[in-house]
Amino acid sequence: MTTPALLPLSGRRLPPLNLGASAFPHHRATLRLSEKFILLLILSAFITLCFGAFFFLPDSSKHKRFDLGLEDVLIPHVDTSKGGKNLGGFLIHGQGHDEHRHREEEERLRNKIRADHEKALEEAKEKLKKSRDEIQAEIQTEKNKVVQELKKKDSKPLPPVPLPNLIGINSGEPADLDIREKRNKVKEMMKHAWDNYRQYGWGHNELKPIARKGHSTNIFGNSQMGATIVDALDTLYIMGLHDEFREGQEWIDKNLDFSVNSEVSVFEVNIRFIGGLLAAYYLSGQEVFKIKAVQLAGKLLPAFNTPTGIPWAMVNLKSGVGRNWGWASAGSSILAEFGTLHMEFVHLSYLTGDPVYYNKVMHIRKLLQKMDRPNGLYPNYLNPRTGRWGQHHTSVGGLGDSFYEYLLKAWLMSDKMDTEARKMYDDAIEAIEKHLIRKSNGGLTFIGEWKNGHLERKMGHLTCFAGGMFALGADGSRDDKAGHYLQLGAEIAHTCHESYDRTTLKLGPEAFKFDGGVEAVAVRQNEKYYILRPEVIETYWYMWRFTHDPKYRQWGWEATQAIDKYCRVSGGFSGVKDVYSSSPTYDDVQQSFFLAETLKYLYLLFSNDDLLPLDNWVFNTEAHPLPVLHLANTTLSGNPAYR
Ligand code: DMJ
Repeated sequence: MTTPALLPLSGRRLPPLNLGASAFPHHRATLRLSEKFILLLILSAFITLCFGAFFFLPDSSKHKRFDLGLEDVLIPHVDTSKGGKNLGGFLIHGQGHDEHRHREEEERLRNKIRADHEKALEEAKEKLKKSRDEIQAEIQTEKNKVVQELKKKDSKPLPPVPLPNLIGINSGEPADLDIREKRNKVKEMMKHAWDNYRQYGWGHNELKPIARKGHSTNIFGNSQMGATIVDALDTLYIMGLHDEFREGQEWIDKNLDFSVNSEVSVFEVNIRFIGGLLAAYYLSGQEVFKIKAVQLAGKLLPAFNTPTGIPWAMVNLKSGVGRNWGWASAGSSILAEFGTLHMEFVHLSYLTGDPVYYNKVMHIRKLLQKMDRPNGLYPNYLNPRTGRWGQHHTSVGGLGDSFYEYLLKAWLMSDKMDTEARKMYDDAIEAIEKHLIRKSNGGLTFIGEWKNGHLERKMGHLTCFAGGMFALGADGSRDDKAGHYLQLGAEIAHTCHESYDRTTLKLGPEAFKFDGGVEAVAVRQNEKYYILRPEVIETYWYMWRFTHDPKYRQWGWEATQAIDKYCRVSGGFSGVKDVYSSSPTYDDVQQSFFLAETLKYLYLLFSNDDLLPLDNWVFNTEAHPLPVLHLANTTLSGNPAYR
């Protein structure tokens, strides 16, 4: 039954029903459904009343014009010969008709209205016969139709591109029984983390394993974008957890929607979501991941609309409005954020044939190349309005880290064609070695932080990834210093292992000092936490791949046991607040990168090297493997996509 059928009876719309929430103190959807019931009842009562009036009131049509309140309503007419005024095939009623035709017309109209009302009544009765569930199902079907329509609009077909060489995406099962058991243990931990997220946090970004509910932070805005699902997919895949992978795929297909009014971190969304979706696409070949990655990338593009083309740190996915973190020096963007887009954006251009993504990241690179660097170091802050550096702070840990990583990986991912990126990496690493890398009195090599001309002798857990980076970059290094960089990687791995070994829980603190007799130990209370971070294990894995020194597997196993003992709770895995305390308290967060990175690197550490071989795959900074684009000139001007 539709309201327009009733309009002629009253000549005006029914006032909106105001059924306050107190009448239906349930869920909003239930309230809407109940409103529909009440509305239907009132309408049917109203129709019945009108019928009563229609049949029992005296028929005055013989004496005066039948008045349905239609004086101003246009009714169809073809004959204009009797003085009626034709308005585009319609005649204004009541202007000089002959009496007979007039009565016929009224009779026809009366019959039509009667038929309409009967039909409407029937429909209302039919609706009322249906159960609440049936009506709800009908509403849901209608909703689904709308969603499908929107989806169709969004998913433009992408051009077919030749797929890169996708080898080593399965198995890697070690022959050694002891190693196999360790690998199975890591897989079991992944299952525990996933199952609990599945049960208590499904669809939320992360899990609170103790409160057993969803969790999120401002990097994902206020939206529930299932960050853990997207981040975990490729780990599930390589571990052979295919049912879980399919569950995740189904959720993404049906629920992952980026048209949300939510302000997210461009960097985090890129490395976790776009990186995660692209890796899932390459591993599984399922188109849905590629389509979602491209849709999401489109939502990030407005962040680049700044006077310099250096993107904002955050963007509202719906409005496209961008801004920077309030805490960043003088409104600056962050080096590790705008400098960690290259790998994913090159793949997006490759898969879509659209150069827009490639051009954005190459523009950033060109701009950085032109700028003066104090002592050859890249400061962490760059103002996107003025194009000037902010504070002269340089770090290979937080705020700087993955910028250097992506220079090296851009070169590797291009099958070593992108020599410009390699040169920038070599230059940067030389300056870092000169100004930031030192040996402590106890002989531990560490990477400090440069702050306005002064070296802070402190290293972050995040900085520990650099051991793996030095080892990965050894081959192809300037002046054939491969041995030197492999050695540097080993020294950083050793220092970071010490930072774990010198704690009560055998888990590493967030930051540790090399000052005043203190070596590889956190001093400040707020630096003693461990939040399930991967960087130290990441370095063990790279060192293992390049040296096969069994100590790296041994160190990885120590970390696995410590995580299982101190971070595992019945509802998942949690970070701990103090790694020096024998009775630590939990932070109650299961970070999505624990599934994406920490457990993946551990699993790879206990797998054979033919699982995701480094000649064919390059891992983004969130451990999502992307294939090397072996096709000649793929990332350079030879590829039609970039011309
Ligand atoms: C991850 O999201 C990425 O590794 C990022 O580059 C740095 N930090 C976290 C994990 O610690």
